[in-house]
Amino acid sequence: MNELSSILSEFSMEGSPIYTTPIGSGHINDSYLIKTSPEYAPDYVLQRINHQIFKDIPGLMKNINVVTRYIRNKLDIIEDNHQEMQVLELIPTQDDQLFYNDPTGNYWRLYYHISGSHSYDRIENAELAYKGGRAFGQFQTLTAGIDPEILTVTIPRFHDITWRLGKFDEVLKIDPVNRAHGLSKEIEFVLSRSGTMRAIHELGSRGDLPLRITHNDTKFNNILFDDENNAVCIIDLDTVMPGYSLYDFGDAIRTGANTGAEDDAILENVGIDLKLFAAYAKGFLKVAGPALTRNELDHLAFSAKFMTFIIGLRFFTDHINGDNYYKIHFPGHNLQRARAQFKLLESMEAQFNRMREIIGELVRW
Ligand code: ADP
Ligand code: GN1
Ligand code: MG
Repeated sequence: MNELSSILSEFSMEGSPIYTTPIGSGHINDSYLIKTSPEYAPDYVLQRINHQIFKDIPGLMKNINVVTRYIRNKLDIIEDNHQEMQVLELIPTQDDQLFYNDPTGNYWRLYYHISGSHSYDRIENAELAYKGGRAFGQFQTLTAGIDPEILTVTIPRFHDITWRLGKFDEVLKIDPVNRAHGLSKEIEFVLSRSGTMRAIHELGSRGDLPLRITHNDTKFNNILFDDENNAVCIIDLDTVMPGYSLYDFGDAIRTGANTGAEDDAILENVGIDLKLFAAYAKGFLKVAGPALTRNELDHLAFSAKFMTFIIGLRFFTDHINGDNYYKIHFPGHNLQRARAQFKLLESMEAQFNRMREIIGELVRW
C-alpha cells in the first residue's frame, strides 16, 4: 500500500485511498482496485503499464485519451443508449498529464472504477455471449469515425502472421534455453498450418480488407458486465489502433466460446462451443454486420481459427524463448497455454463447416 499510496498521491483523485487490492487476470499489465473514503468518493483502478512491451507510453496514452473522449461524445449524442454503455475515463495527474512516470521508471495510469461491474474469463451461457458480441460490435461502430492517421501503432505488426512465424523460426533456431527438444509434435502442428494461416494477412496486403479502428485484444474478459449482466464497458484499450475487424471477431470467439480455460491442463475440457459461437456472432453481426464487407463476412469463421493459431503460436514461441513476454504462474505455463490453444484449434477445424454454416444462416447471402 505504501508504494501505491505515493503513486496515487500524484493523481488528482477524490477521497483518500483506504485499501488497494490486485484485480484481473491479464498477462501484461498490473491492475489494482483502489477503494476510497468517504463513502461517496469514487473508487479507482490503478494500472502499471508494461513498458517492456509497450515502447511508446506517451503515444499509447494519447490513443486512449482520443478514443475514450471520442466514444464519450458519441454516447452522449446517442439518445437511445438503452444499454447504458459507458466508457473508461482517465484521471489526470496533479500536473495534468495522462500518466505518471515514477523515479524507478514505471508508468502508471488511473481510471474511475466502473462500479458494480465484473468480467468473465469464461462465458457461462449464450445470452452473455450474445451481449458480448453486441458490445464489441458497438465498440467497432462507435470508433469507426476516428481518423486512423492520428493513432499511434502501439505494437507494430501485432497480428502479422508472417512476422510472428519469422520470430518463431528465429527463436527455434537459437533455442536459447534449450527447450525445443521433445516438442516436435507442437512444432509440426505450427509448420503444417503456416501456409493456410496467412489468408487474412494476404487479403489485407492486397487491399481486399478495410483497415478499421480495432481493439486488437478482444478477450471476453475485456468486457465489463453490470449486476444484471448487461455489458457496460469495453476495457483494456492499449492496443486500439488500425487493424482488421476479423482479428477482433476471432479473438472474442477464441476466449469466449471455449468449453475449457485458455490454459486448461486437461485438454479434453477444451473445444469450441457452437452455441456460444452462434450467439456471439449473432450479437456482433446485429450491430456491426451492416458495415462489414463480403470478404469480412466470408472470413468470420476462419478468423476464430486464425486468432487461436496466432495466440497459440505466441505462447509457444514465448515458452521456447524462456518466458520473456507473458506473465506465467508456474514453469511450463506458456507451453500449457499453447497446447490448450492448439487443442481448441483442432476442435474448430473439426467443426469448421458447421461454423461457416452458422455464419451463413445469420448473414443469409
Ligand atoms: P490487463 O491488460 O491486465 O488484462 P485490464 O485493463 O483488462 O488489464 O484490467 C484487468 C481487470 O481489471 C479487468 O479484467 C477488470 O476486471 C478490471 N478492471 C479494469 N479496469 C476497470 C475499470 N475501469 N472498472 C472496473 N474494473 C476494471
Ligand atoms: C495478452 O493483456 P491481456 O492479458 O488482455 C496479450 C494479447 C493476447 C492475450 C492472450 C498486449 O492480453 O495479445 O491475446 O494476452 N496482450 C498483449 O491471453 O500482448
Ligand atoms: Mg484485460
